[in-house]
Amino acid sequence: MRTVTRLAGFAVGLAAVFGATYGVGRVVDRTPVVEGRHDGAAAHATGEHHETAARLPGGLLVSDRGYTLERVDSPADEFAFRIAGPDGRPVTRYEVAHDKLMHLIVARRDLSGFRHVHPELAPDGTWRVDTPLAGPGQWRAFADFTPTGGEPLTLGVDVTVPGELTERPLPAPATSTTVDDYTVTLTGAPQPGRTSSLTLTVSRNGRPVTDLEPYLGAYGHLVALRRGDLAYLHVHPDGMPGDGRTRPGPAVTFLAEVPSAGSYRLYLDFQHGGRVHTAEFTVVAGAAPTGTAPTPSGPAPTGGADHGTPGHGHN
Ligand SMILES: [Cu+2]
Repeated sequence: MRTVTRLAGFAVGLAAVFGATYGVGRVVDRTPVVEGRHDGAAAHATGEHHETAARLPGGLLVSDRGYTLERVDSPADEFAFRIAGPDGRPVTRYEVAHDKLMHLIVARRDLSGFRHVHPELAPDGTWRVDTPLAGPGQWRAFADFTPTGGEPLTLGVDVTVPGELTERPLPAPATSTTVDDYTVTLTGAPQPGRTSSLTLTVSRNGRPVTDLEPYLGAYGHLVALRRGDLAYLHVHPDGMPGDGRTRPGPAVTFLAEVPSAGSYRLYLDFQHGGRVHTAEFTVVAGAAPTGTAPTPSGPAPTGGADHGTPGHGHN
């Protein structure tokens, strides 16, 4: 019994070690002793270290679970890359997620210059798009995709665009911003380690927008990046067009999970009048509620109600 457990642990350890290069799935295929033993066994075998790795936010790794983001040489006005699979060959089959096979997000390391684009897949597995890198700087490019037969992944790679660099300070936290003719307000604040509801409300020339158009399968698409390392966070819309309860504005609600206290930049893509607009916000997770945020659905938080959270978030 004990031997079996130890063997299983050893095999899982090997799988973890080789996973980055060859893909966990492949290694597990070759070692039937761990077949059917999943993350529970892995967590036991390798303890906290493994668990931490398993919970790593997206976008921090260029290679994960056997898949590697590789840039492909391209003209200056184009951005090209491919995803190498567990067998080392370019992946050519993907699943649709949020209406697309591939989402490419880019932002400078100072969190300026965000763009979200959808490259075209060539038969050889190369993805190409008109370059979204708007000017010089240290950029991070995120490929957000689901390979057929695999799990959803976000891989990230650094890209330098030469030229004169001017680092832009992160804009101060705010609950309202403007983009094009639109004003977008934010209600709710992310809290580390739990799912928080964030509601973005769109108005135009002072009037609530009630005819938002579906974009990527929802009435908005929200990306959150952590200041300091550009961890890419998963944010899910709360409700989809056509589900009988989700209205096309003015409010769009998301469920966000942030892994730590600190500053994050939120980027909301929404479509109206046939165009996609991106509203940006700086938020601080783990900060006490300021009381300045509008709280239409309930009374303002009484002082100290959430007071314990910032203390815990001191990391
Ligand atoms: Cu996309």
